[in-house]
Amino acid sequence: MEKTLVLLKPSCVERNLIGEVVGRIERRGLIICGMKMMMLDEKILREHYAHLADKPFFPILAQSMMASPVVALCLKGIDVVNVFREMTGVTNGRKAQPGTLRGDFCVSGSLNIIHASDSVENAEIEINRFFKPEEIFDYTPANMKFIYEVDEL
Ligand code: FUP
Repeated sequence: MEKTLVLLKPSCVERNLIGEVVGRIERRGLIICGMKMMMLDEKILREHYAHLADKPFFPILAQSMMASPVVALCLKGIDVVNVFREMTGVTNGRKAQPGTLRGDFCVSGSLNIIHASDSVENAEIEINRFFKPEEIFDYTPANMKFIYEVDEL
């Protein structure tokens, strides 16, 4: 089943929103198969945000990502990359639709509480960047038959 990488950024952790976000993930029926708190450093941020490393806002972005620990999550589900990107909302919190995590919990273009992988290919790279193989638990929850119909699995 597909997996995605989620980071609850310092703007989520410091604002006591971990439970809100994790609660929505659980209530939606997405499966948490990895979860840990960690401090990021410049090295991992230069890799993770390589597509933004030459932007003028990169130093501010990197500082904000190192302001406190983050919570890294690996989620599992059918089409979970897209399902969770839709739940996350667009990058700028002021433009994100109400009902999305960014649209409900932030109003900043950069302190936007969440990172979510944007493709299946990047999800695999990012999961390997933030988790060791033994930190991913590929279990099947007991309530699985009430989350997906048999012909979806
Ligand atoms: P997203 O996939 O929505 O997280 O967006 P990006 O990968 O394009 O951007 C990563 C992070 O860079 C955003 F979460 C916030 C920050 N950013 C800015 O601060 N200013 C910008 O103009 C664009 C992105």
